Amino acid sequence: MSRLNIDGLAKGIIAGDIPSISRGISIVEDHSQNYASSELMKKIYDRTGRIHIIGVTGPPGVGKSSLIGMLAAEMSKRKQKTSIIAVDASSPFTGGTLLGNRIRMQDSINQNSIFMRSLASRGFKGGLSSAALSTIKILDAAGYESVIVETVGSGQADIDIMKIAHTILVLHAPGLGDIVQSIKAGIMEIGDLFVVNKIDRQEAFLAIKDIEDSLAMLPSGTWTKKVIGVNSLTGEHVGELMDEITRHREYYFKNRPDDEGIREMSIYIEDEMRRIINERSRQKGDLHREMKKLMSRGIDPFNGALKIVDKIIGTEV
Ligand SMILES: Nc1nc2c(ncn2[C@@H]2O[C@H](COP(=O)(O)OP(=O)(O)OP(=O)(O)O)[C@@H](O)[C@H]2O)c(=O)[nH]1
Ligand SMILES: [Mg+2]
Repeated sequence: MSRLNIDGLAKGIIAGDIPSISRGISIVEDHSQNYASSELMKKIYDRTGRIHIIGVTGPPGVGKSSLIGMLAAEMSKRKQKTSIIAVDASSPFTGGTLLGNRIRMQDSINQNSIFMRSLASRGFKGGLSSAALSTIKILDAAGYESVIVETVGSGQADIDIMKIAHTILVLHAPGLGDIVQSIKAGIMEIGDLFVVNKIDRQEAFLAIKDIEDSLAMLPSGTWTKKVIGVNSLTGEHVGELMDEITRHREYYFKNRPDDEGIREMSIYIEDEMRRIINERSRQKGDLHREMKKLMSRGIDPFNGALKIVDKIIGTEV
């Protein structure tokens, strides 16, 4: 894409034009268009910095998509311009779950002008986290006041993208595994708000109690973490959850950390490094032979890896 076209595209995005936004996202998802992405990012940068990034995580089937649909509808009711992106690192090539997501979200979204995009649905090749981040930048420049990011609660991409979320919702539901297990996985620390979904099921109240108990054991901070029970099919208590999200947004923007840009940059660096290593190691067809040779010399895998990485990107450790 020529510089002139990128100029027009950036203008379209800033004007909130949907085809321009979609086109921009397709570009930033595609590593072979890195040059166009870099030009686009330069052009929209001074229009960014206002969007509220809400991360929603939790085990498969907990009701993330259902809740997000309800939340987005609630935001529309409150006249907020909102968007949704679904990042699914666990099944990047099937798109099955995402198709399900789409259908489930559709009811709430159809009637409203909510922008929605699934990032793993089309055979994703590049770094998922950096694509998600660039997508958020585009939505930010286009004037969306918030973006809700759905991720499955496991895997590296999930954790990476959570690094840049402003408000993190951790979902739980009765019958979906041990809450104590999640606590061990450090999920209590990353969450700002805890949601117990499916309160139409009796055991939900036990789950709320369990989470409240474990939150009580955390050192107290300036933000008090809360548990809210909701029903994402009927929308019960979703309004209250929305009020809490709004409160957290205000809290976050008042206390905005000054290392946001650095955290974002490190996501791009990690993805870019991974891409370079993958590309160069593919070019070097003899990499596997090299590895075998190292192993046959009795080198331990860690030091073998250091030698290989040094060969690929020329680092000195
Ligand atoms: N009873 C009940 N069922 C719910 C509720 N919320 C969602 N569900 C159902 O739970 C199932 C999973 O919901 P999803 O919204 O797809 O869950 P998810 O966490 O997005 O699932 P993945 O994207 O596959 O990880 C669906 O059959 C929903 O209809 C609720 O509040 N109560
Ligand atoms: Mg889902």
